[in-house]
Amino acid sequence: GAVIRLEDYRPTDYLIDRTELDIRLDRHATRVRATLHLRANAAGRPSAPLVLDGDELRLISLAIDGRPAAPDAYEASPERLVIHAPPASPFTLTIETEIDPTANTKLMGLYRSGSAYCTQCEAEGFRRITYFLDRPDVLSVFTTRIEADRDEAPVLLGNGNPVKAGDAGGGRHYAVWHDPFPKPCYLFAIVGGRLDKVADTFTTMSGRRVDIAVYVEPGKAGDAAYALDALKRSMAWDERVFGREYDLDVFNVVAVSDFNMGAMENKGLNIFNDKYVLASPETATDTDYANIEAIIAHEYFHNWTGNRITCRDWFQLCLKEGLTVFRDQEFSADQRSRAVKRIADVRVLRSQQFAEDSGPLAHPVRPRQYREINNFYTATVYEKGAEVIRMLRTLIGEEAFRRGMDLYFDRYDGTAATIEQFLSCFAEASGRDLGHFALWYEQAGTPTVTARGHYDPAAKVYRLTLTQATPPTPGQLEKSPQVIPISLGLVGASGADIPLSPPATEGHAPGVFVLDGPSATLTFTDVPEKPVPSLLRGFSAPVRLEIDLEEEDLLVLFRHDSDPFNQWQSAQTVATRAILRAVAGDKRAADHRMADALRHFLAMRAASDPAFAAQVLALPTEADIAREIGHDVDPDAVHHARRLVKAEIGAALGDELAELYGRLTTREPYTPDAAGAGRRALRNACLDLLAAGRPAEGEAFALHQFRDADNMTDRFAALSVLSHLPGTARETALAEFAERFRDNALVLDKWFSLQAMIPETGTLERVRGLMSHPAFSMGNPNRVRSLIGSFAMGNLTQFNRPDGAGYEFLADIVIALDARNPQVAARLLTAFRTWKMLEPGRRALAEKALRRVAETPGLSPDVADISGRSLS
Ligand code: BAL
Ligand code: ZN
Repeated sequence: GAVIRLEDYRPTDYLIDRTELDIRLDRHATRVRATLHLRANAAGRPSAPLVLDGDELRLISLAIDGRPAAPDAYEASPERLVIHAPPASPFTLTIETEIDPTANTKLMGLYRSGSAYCTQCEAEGFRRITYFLDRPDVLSVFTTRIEADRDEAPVLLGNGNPVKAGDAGGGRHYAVWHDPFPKPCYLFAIVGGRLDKVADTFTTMSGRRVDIAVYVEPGKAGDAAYALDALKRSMAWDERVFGREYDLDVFNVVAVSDFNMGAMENKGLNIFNDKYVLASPETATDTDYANIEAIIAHEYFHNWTGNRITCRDWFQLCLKEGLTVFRDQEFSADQRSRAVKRIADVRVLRSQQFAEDSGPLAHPVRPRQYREINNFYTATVYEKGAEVIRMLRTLIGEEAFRRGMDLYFDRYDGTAATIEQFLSCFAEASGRDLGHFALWYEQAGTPTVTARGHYDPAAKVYRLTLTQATPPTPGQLEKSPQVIPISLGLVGASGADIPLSPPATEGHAPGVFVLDGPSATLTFTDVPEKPVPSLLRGFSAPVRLEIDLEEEDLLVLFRHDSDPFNQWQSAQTVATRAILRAVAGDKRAADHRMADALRHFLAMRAASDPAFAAQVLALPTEADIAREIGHDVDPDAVHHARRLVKAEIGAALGDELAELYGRLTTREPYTPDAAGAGRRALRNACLDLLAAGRPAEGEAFALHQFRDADNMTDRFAALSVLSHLPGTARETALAEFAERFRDNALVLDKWFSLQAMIPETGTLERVRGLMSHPAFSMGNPNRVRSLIGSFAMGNLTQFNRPDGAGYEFLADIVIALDARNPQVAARLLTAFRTWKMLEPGRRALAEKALRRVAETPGLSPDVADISGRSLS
């Protein structure tokens, strides 16, 4: 594909005020009649030809202002419909196309999933349904008539409100939906099928009654109750926290089993990957419940941040995504533990976004160019995009932030906006110049902040020198200093915070200091003793922090820091250092001080804050350690080092872990609330560490828990522990699990994923074998991601086998899958995003596999783009 550049943006030549669709569903020959009410755009070029987008379309008929178009008036191809000289005044185009939903394996446009018809239009799927100006700044009012066989599709859903339904003769029926809010076509959706539902009502803050429902495959309605409850809580939260009220009479969520993304925010008709809807205690883990809650909220919140205000062009994707991720993170923080949510979010940020940002696929939060927009639904746009919003709030304060949001909603409602317009609202609300801050949207790469402290006991002055540097990224070799908010405290020997003088950078909240140049020295006066600095509290900026703290200082923070994020962080840093020592060959890397500190911590906090304690017990991942090393990484060395440290800690704390594990064992029935989830998380973290330190005991506990559990969280945690202990217990448990859940595809996904992540040389063969399992299918994205994705992204040693077989395997899969589903194939290929940090042998093998993909003839733009950029 050609390169699309931000600076080339220009308004469209035509607008489509209204769109009337008549869609007659058929498995192989769905007919779509679109009537577009067009007029020239005053901001566009006068008398320009009208060029509508298509993708694999077949034109049946075309009329202009109701009369059949003359053959020389237009030119139609599967990719384009050009009207050479459109009428000067407002006019209509009536376009009839025929599409085959069954043949649509890309899962973009209209396709079949299970027994239902559904759509996915973001980013550019609508052009696979009819010819259109398929770009986010063309906002149109849609009226959609859907017709189908009544038996095949008794349920017919569209955007907006239902206006009419009835019999269409010949065993067919129809429904008409009208969406009064102008929207870009990427938010269009329909669903038709035989579906069950759970329904309820929600009364908005102004007293309007909204019918809400979650639709699922027949027989699964019982598993949709949690999603419906999460939806109601999301609707109430957005009213309370952002003053945003829902605006239609109905809100529907539909779960389908074949879906490229997690979910989609179509106006009034969210379509979900069923993985993020269906849950029961027997089949879903606490993590699944938390994900469902977060994604239901995320898609609902898009109604304002994405739908009422959409994006001018796809470069502005973070305008809706970063902001909406921030909103869903805040929602989950309010529903659960704020500290634990922050830790979990930072774990994701580091593992996904930092990894992306340090390799060949690095790009700014707002990219300046793309070849394939589908490849920019990335951790950088989403997660770093959310961090930028969070920093904005930290910098201007909560009140100004809320005023800025209100202004944004007031001023840009009904428009397709830009990052500049968004930021202007916060500049106005806060009275600050955000010009320099805006660099966060433009500059790729993760800044490193280096901190050096010096205490002068005679003067009672503590000086903290902060410097920042960002490594070069593709296309951006020179970097400028960014505006970095650093929340900090100085911790005294007693563990209490020493009062800060000055309390903050002028004009900022207490404890917030802003580094906006290459370096700065903060001078604190009246510091009575040598403090331990606690920097980047709450992870106040998405940066890497380098600070020369001694182990003892880190343990002071671990014990006493008033900021729970930094308590957790200091424990992680101590563990990281231990693992790095082990990588360097130190046979007893985890010294006793670490075990003592953990023992003390568990005694103090396990009972009062189990969810937080579970986070503390979870060691940094192999990928975290690899990133820390940064170059010439040997994944086997990382794996063995981490295993050694984990075993040492598990052995040192064995008695405490076993005792705590027993104490947390309960016979109370499962409920998915945060308190119960926290206790289970800690109990399972204990089991995991115990099994590392005392494998025989751990295996016995795990096998018992596996068989005895009344819920998936505990059963799967036990299986996960067993999966790391080779032997018959593991294989027996895996077989029992597969038998028990043989009819549940989503649960078997967990089983695929777990086996794909076993860090043993036999795993590649196991994965190949599982591809022939009856429950596996290359046509279903969830299956592919569970088995192949987990192997490539979640198994550092086996994907990066020293013989290159992991790379060749992934290359084969990507090439084969590309013909069927380019989006999923391209996403799998991003497993190579960190190949350049490997040791030379693996690096050469990874490059060879990547080249083989890149040189394959007939690649999709999606895979061509990822392979090309990965090699650059
Ligand atoms: N807009 C694509 C799915 C999501 O981010 O909500
Ligand atoms: Zn989103």
